Amino acid sequence: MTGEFILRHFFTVSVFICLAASVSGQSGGSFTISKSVIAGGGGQNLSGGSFSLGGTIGQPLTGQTGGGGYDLQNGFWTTSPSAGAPFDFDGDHKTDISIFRPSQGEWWYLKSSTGANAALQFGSATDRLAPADFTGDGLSDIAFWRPSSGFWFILRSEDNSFFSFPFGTSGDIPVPADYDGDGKSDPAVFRPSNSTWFISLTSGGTSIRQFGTAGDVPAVADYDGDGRSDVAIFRPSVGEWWIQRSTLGLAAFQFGSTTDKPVQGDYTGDGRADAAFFRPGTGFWFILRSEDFSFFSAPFGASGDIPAAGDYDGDGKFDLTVFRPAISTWFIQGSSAGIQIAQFGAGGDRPVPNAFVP
Ligand SMILES: [Ca+2]
Ligand SMILES: [Ca+2]
Ligand SMILES: [Ca+2]
Ligand SMILES: [Ca+2]
Repeated sequence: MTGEFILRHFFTVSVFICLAASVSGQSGGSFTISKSVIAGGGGQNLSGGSFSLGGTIGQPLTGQTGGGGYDLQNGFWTTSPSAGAPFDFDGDHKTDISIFRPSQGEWWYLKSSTGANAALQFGSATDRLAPADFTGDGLSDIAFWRPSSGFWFILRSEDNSFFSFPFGTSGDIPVPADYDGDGKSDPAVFRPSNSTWFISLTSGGTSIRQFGTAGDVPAVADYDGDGRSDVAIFRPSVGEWWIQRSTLGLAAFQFGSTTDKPVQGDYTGDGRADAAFFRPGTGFWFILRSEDFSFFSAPFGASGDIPAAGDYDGDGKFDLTVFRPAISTWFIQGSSAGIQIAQFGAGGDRPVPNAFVP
């Protein structure tokens, strides 16, 4: 009886490993994968008809699960199958409209799942916003970095308790992201004075590396789609991007000019971040497609608007978004949901999704 079970178990594992070794995707009609081990993550696609995954173990993977109806049961993944949306405080995979009010040290956000408001006090006017999912539960944690002391303050999304620790020093720029691909954002700072990155890896250890030159600004994202955020800079003086891709290696190119604001993100939905910038003087967006390095541009916003890109409609593609301070209004061009206009905030507020735009 036990032998029969083991044999069947072994058989399904063998079948899947064969598939994994020979193809990079699963497609077609209905199929089921059970009791499997999925190895060699990165860029697999599961698509086609309805399918289900049961009892699986996955290695770091940012492939997409798409196609028809599907079901993942009892899965264990070291990173989420989809990268998720940034600035998602209620965990529904949609970026939330959110502001920081420096005068009071208050965070206000609109839960995209219910439309309800949430507000809390955490930080003060001189702190730097550093929200990210440090705890790895899929929800962004409200967090800030205090320049005067180099301390991080992170409010756990699980229970609203906070923890604090020193990492960095005055003059640094907080650049938290998941550099090691374990599903938890790593506290990190970029030190402009010597262009050095200090990354406190949640998987253990500290990574210190020099990347960039004087005047560069950080432009972190996962450009090669391997589930690990990549150290990257935008060089305003010449409009250059330098990206140390964690799997694909160094990339450098010219895209933009001195006064442009880098707003990198996955606008095309292929799982890889696109270099992108917002031109404040004209309200134009320019996106360099990761697929083929062609670019497109679109007007969305006006002079004086603050770019606040994210995935507000949760379709896996960044949405062009601006916050207009004069009227505290959000303009979102949802890649699936269409245009949304919402008043949220008050004079002096800063849109949270602008936190890492220099
Ligand atoms: Ca949300
Ligand atoms: Ca991490
Ligand atoms: Ca990467
Ligand atoms: Ca979207």
